[in-house]
Amino acid sequence: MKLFYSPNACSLAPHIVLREIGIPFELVKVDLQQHLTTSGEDFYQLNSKGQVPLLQLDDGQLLTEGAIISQFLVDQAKRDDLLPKINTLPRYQVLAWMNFIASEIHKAYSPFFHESYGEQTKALFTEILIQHYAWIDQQLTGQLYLTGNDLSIADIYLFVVTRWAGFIGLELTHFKYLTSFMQRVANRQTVLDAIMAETE
Ligand SMILES: N[C@@H](CCC(=O)N[C@@H](CS)C(=O)NCC(=O)O)C(=O)O
Repeated sequence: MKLFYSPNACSLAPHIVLREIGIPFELVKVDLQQHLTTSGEDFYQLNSKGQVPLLQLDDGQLLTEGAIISQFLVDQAKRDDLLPKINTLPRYQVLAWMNFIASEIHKAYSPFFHESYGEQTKALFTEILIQHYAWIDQQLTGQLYLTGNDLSIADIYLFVVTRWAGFIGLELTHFKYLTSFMQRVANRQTVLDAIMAETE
């Protein structure tokens, strides 16, 4: 199995999931400016969306969309601690978080990573992110993770996108439950290993 990634991008989420489930995988770095892999392959030939993450199975089949790749991986590994079993409400509660993070948080960071967006747009999305994080902070009150006291793939995804706050100078430390959550996830060995592997 190969995971196409770019350092510190959203591909870090399925990368951490791969380490959590402990199956063998290969990392392939993609230069997102040039859309080339480290071996010089045109990344658009593999994923016409030009985006990481991309998962390539050993038989060559491809899967895109980070939130779905993470679901696929934990289902394959039968890790219902990270995503509860089908037809149980807790599964869909984790998936509701995945959808919220993908649609409301992940893409709200886009203006900060593309030069074409002006300062007014960035200010608007700063407000939007702060409002969402205030709500998330409330949801985390009295529990370790988003859906209770057990880690799920939604926690990993939230951790990865919220790390970007540090890259864009978005101050979140006054959200104390969110801050403890970030520290808790950051301290996991799988997370430390994944971040280290992406900086090599
Ligand atoms: N909907 C996709 C979005 C993936 C995405 O935004 N990837 C970014 C990095 S975080 C990327 O590859 N950007 C480069 C590009 O769009 O050319 C997903 O959730 O997997």
